[in-house]
Amino acid sequence: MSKSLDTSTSEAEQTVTDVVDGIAATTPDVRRAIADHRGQSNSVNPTGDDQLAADLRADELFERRLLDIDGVATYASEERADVKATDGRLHVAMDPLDGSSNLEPNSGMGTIFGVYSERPPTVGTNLLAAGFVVYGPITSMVVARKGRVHEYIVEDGDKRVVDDDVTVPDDPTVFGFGGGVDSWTEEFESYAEEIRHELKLRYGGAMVADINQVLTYGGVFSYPELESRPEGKLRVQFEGHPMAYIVESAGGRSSDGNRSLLEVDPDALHERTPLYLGNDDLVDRLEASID
Ligand code: AHM
Ligand code: MG
Repeated sequence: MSKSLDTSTSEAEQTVTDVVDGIAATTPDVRRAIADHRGQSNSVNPTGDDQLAADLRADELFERRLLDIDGVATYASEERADVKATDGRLHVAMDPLDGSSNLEPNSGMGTIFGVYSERPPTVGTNLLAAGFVVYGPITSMVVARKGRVHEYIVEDGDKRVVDDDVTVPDDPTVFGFGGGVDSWTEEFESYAEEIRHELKLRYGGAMVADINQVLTYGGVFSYPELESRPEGKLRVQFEGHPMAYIVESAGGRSSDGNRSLLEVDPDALHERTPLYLGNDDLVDRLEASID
């Protein structure tokens, strides 16, 4: 059962460290799952996306590894309807295999995670740490914790620091917007038209890789509200909050169109949100254009 928690305790800090290390340690198995579980699973996740066998395998691998950690009380993921609970104090929410539709063309994919002080569904300000893994030509990991962002290379499940202070570059160069021009609102379309003349398009179909480009080159990533789907596509708890925590910790901004994504307090575990992340002036301009 969940006990009351002083999240500043060294016990909580140790649990966050164990979660980050546990995720790094699981990445070789996830890479194998990407290679060996390429087919459909004939099931859909709670938000209605088709699940690949690799989505289910990655979910199972992380659930097993993370619930084994003493301080982890619950595991929630984009691929399962309910929160899985055990004894502990902190709560992990994940997108085990983000961008899995990139599996067929062998393009980038990743893992997104957040460590919360309260059981999901919960507000993003309850995050204690967040991060993502990119399964690209190499496996890399970005972790935000205590207002600082580190980037690691992960080899054989062990991580080594390559940047101990990741910050969104001041002079942005890239943008990536999901959803397709015909489904955007008029307001977003005019913002996108301006941005298109200022920055270079980099949209890969996996948020992890696209956000990593924003962290590397500066810019803006969005999966906006759509005419037919005002709530957008991506999920608050598993994708929006963790990415917002990372980008804000790196000196950028996040928004759902009106406020920081970290202030979004979902009523339901699998709630979706429009999202806008990147250099602060680009996100400020976006908010002004769609207001
Ligand atoms: P997933 O978690 O089921 O893989 O879906 C999330 C992905 C994001 O990584 C990406 O930004 C978006 O869906 C791409 O959607 P689209 O294929 O509509 O461009
Ligand atoms: Mg995803």
